[in-house]
Amino acid sequence: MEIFKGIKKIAYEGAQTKNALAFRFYDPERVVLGKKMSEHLPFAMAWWHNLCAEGTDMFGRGTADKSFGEKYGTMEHARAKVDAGFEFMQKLGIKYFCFHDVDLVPEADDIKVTNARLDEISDYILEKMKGTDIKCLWGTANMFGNPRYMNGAGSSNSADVFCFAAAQVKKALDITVKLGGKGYVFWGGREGYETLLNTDVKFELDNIARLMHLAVDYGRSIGFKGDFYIEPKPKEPMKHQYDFDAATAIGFIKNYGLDKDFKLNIEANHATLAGHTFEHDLRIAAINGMLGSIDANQGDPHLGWDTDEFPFDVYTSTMSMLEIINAGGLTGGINFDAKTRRPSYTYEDMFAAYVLGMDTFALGLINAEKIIKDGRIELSRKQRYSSFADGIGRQITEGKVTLEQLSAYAEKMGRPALPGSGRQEQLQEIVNQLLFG
Ligand code: XUL
Ligand code: CO
Repeated sequence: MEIFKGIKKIAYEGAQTKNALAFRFYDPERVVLGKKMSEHLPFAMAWWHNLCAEGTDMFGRGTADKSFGEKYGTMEHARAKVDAGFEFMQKLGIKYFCFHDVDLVPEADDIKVTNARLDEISDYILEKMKGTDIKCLWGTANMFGNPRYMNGAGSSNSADVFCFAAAQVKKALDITVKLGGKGYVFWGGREGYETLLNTDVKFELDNIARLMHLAVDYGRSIGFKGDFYIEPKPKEPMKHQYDFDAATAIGFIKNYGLDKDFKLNIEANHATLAGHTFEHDLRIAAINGMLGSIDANQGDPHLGWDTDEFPFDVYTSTMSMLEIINAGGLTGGINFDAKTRRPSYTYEDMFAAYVLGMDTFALGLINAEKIIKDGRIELSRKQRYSSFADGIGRQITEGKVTLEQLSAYAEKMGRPALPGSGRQEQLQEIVNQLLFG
């Protein structure tokens, strides 16, 4: 039964179309830098925002009806969400989905009942996947919503809560593997603290790592070949979260010997909450060999929280796609961890939001290709470091000089010349020329 009646398959119609439900820039077959757009841009649908979230905020209830004709809190509703999700992805040509355990089924008081529900719904999802090219990008366990996680999951002060979290991770891994998921995410929603007065930070970090090691051991034992991801976020819901940003999460991963199994899932709005640009965190992940997957969205510079808006900022998508291409692409995908604004509550808005997000990334890709093919930016960056190409610079990078030798060199040289212009304005003008010229 069709759920999104009146909404046809979304087609590429080109930049001039006036049709709201058509792609202007995302043409899956178009070849960019030797690869199809659809391969550069492995888009994923987020179960939670798209099929569950109704626009509730701190001041009011939801505006969107996500019942899909069934009663909330029932397995009929859980199935209707699967039907809606698959129809949605097929109409948009999206090949991946991501989920939390409790996005799929209502949580029961007894975990055995919840797990049986997860078995049932994952059977149904598998059935729906057959005959389509839709796959699971990653799964995760929601270890932040229920009150038991008020003090965290891996970082909880309660050993019983730690055990419960472990049970949820186990089941979420089972389902992820069953659905052929490429990755498994840990977003440490409440892995952090409100005050040091009651917190043993070292103990909490050690315990988070323990839970992750247990997850790796179990995941590998059931045949999970994909990547585990940490999704960094500096704050919200906690005042201070341990996985603050890419650099912090990488330090944690290496410190605890998790680097063979873990990469990062970088979310745009989390990077900006940490005071970085999205592309900054992508670069930090990439240079450490840990750029796995991304959660595409954007925040609002005037608001200090995670607004999870659909990406619209083409400068950011351009710079992000440059980072991704320069890193050799993503091993994961581009998950729209984004929600429509509360007054955009219709089915048409759900589709239009994904059209916007997909077109914004397609534009980013098209622009990144222009910048790469033009070559001036890369050349200028290389030239900026040319003093290290030979002479004393080369000896430094080859580790062939001591501090004494460098000191002697400096004394002989006297005062060094200024290091050369950064040319920032000239480079920005080149970007504008390539984007709009
Ligand atoms: C919350 C967030 C999560 C994770 C998965 O800010 O980004 O939805 O992506 O738990
Ligand atoms: Co996210």
